[in-house]
Amino acid sequence: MASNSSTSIRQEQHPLIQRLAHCIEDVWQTHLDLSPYQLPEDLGYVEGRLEGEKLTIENQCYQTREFRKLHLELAKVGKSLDILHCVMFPRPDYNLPMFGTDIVGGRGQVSAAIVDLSPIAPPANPDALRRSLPANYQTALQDYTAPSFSQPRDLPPWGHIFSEFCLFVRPSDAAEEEAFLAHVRAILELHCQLAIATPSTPDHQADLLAGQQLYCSQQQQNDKTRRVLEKAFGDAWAERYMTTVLFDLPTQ
Ligand code: 18B
Repeated sequence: MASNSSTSIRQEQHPLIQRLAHCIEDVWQTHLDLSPYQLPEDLGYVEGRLEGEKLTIENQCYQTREFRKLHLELAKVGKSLDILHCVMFPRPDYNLPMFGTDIVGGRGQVSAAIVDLSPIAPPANPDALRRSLPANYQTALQDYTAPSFSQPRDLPPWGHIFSEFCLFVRPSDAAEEEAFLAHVRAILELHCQLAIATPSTPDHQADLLAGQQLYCSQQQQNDKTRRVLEKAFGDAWAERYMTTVLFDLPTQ
C-alpha cells in the first residue's frame, strides 16, 4: 500500500508513529473496501524548509462507500519533529462521527497523542452544548474502558468539537505508548465495524455537513499546526493546505 517514498520517511520516524501508521492501514484494509482518492495535484508529497530544517510531508488517501476521504499523513521536520495525522471524513448521507488522531513527537519523546470519534450530528437535546454521537456509538463507547495515563493533557479552547470520550495525553513511557496504540486500534476497529453496518440516510445531509463544517473550522484554528506549515511554506500555502488537504469540506 505504501509507496517507496513513504516507506523511507516512515523508517526514520518515532517507533510509535511507524506502528500506528501500520495499524491504521491494517484496520482499513481488513474492514473497508478502499478505492483511490485524488488529492489536489502537487500536494501528495511535499518538501519545504523550516528554520533550516527540511519538512517532508507524505499523504495517503482513499475513499469507500461510507467515507468521502480517509487521510493518513506522515510529516517529518528535520530530526526534531515527527507527526502522524489521520482523519476519516464520512459521506454526508451517513450519520457517522469523525475519527481523528494526531501524534506529535520529537527527540525520542511523544509530547501529544490524541484520538477521538467526534460528534457531527445536531444535539438530540437542543440545549446541549455538544453535537451528539449516534446511539450505537454512545452505547459501545460507554461499555468500553479506556486505559488511564499518568499525564493527561488539557484540550485547547477550540477543542469543544471533541467528544466526552476524547483521549489526549503525553505518554510517559513505553507501556503508555503501547496502551495508546492499543486504544487507537480498538476505537478504529469499532468505528469501521459500526460504519459498514450503518445505512445511508440522505435526509440529514445538510445537518451533517454543517457538523463537518464546524469540525473543520475549529481544527483550522490549531495554531501549532499552522505555525509549523507557515514557517516551512509561507502563510498562503499553509492556509491552502489546511483548508484543502487537512480539513476540507465536500464540494457539494
Ligand atoms: N499539532 N499536526 O496534523 N490535530 O490534525 N493536535 C499539535 O505537544 C501538526 C489534528 C491536536 O495544545 C502540535 O503541544 C502538523 C487532528 C491537538 O494547543 C503540533 C500537522 C487532531 C493539539 C502539531 C498535524 C489534532 C495538537 C503541538 C500536519 C485531533 C494540541 C504538540 C501534518 C483529532 C493543541 C504539543 C494545543 C497539537 C502539528 C489535535 C506541532 C504540522 C486530526 C488538540
